[in-house]
Amino acid sequence: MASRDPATDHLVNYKKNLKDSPGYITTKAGAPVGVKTALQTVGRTGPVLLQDVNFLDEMSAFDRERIPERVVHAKGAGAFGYFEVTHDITKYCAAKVFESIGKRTPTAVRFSTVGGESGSADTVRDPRGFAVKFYTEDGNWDLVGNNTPIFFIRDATLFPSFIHTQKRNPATHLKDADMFWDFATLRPESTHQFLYLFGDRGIPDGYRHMNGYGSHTFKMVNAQGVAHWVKFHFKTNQGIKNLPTDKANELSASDPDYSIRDLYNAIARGECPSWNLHIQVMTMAQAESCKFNPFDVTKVWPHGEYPLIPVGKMVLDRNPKNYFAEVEQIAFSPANMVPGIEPSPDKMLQGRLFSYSDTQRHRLGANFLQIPVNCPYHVTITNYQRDGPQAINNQQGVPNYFPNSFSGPQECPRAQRLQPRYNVSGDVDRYDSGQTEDNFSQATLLYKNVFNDEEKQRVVNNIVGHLKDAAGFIQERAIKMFMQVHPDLGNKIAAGLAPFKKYHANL
Ligand code: HDD
Repeated sequence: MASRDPATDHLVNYKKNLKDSPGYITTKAGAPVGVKTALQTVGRTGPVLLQDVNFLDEMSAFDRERIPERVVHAKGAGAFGYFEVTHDITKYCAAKVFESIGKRTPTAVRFSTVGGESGSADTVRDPRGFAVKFYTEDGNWDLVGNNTPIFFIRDATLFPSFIHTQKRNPATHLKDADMFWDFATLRPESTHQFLYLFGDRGIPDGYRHMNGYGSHTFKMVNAQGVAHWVKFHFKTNQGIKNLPTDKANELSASDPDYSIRDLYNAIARGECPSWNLHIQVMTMAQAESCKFNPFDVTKVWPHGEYPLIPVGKMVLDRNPKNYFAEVEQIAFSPANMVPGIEPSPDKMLQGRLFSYSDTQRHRLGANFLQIPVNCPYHVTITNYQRDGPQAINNQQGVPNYFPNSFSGPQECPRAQRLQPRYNVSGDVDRYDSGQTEDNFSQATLLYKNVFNDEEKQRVVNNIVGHLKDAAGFIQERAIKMFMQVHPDLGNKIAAGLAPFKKYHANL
């Protein structure tokens, strides 16, 4: 018989490795179950008794098995491991996770696709989520990024609309090229990321062969209270590998769980994937005089001016023991920061600081941070919050109001020092950046200087392959948009679209 991979052999290995007897089936309340294969009925042909509490116990659990899937990033794979500091960055950051060379912090990671449902195929053209939770001694720090250093939009209020255009048309329940390209071409700040998405890196070969990026600019504060702006980069040690479009399409049918399987098997075989963490650093003064807005997530910081500084290594060496408990229920949030790490004024990041815990309260319940995988387990939680559904750690008899005279937990001077005062001013308004910011120059550099001739052609083919299904007037607007990246790109897309022009759909 052909040898099978560790994922396929899970049950065989489970049985082989079982040391104790399997034990008896119990109800949720712990009572042993005598007969599992038959309802309790009056006579051989029924009816069923309401006193068949074993059935009620089983069925009511089944009826509640599904929780809402994530509104984006619904399909994913998780793994666990550690982060180890290899280089000293304490001159930038006082966070405990970076305290000393050799220090290890446990991590949990979830990789994901973005637009599809939890049963969708892994090998679609889509960004990949790259969310990392560091269980630090100062609580959990989450770096909730993607495999792309940039994003499609720069104002969080556009996020729900942007996501709607990637999902299903509300009438037809089908993906809709008009929705997708209409929005994309009305918001030209998305051009840079669209080039990335329709390029080779738009379909990574599984989750091990891609980089991860914190995407936004963050603030690091050192022990003296001095702040710097930073970006985070995880570089894969497996090498970048992408899937050609046709191979990816084929895998969508033959192995829709390709990326989950690949990650699980690699770790089960002991081929533990790893990434080196780097930062880019910008001083406050550099940010003041920067030619571009350093808080604009549609832009990269040029590596020539802001070189990568090595920090450490992340290794994934444990598969989840139970997918639902440890991966479906894991909850990341950019708002989970620790002393020494703060947000920047990036408007996307600021919007995200609200959204994640809000959706998690809906998806997992009010006390989702008490679920073991989300628990900051290096810390004892001491605060003035109590009760709510499933309150497991309810802090016993500790005072539940502050200030108090009865030795309740106190404010932390170190956390205070690491949040130095800063100044902001300006006129309150709603500033739409769609037309006022530079939307094209970095996309032009990517197309002209980074892509070789074959890569350029593949970007054209991939864009045409998708844009061909949009209405004629949207195709025209897209051609104009890509013209502004480079005439060569615009002209090639126009030529590619010529056979598909759908002028009947003009408005
Ligand atoms: Fe988001 C999930 C990454 C913008 C709102 N996002 C989610 C996940 C990742 C990202 C990796 C999956 C986490 C997991 O595995 O559980 N999101 C990003 C990046 C963004 C970004 C890199 C821009 C640079 N996201 C963004 C914005 C908003 C959201 C602007 C809303 C204002 N994202 C969400 C969410 C999700 C989410 C709706 C769905 C499930 C969850 O949070 O827990 O709240």
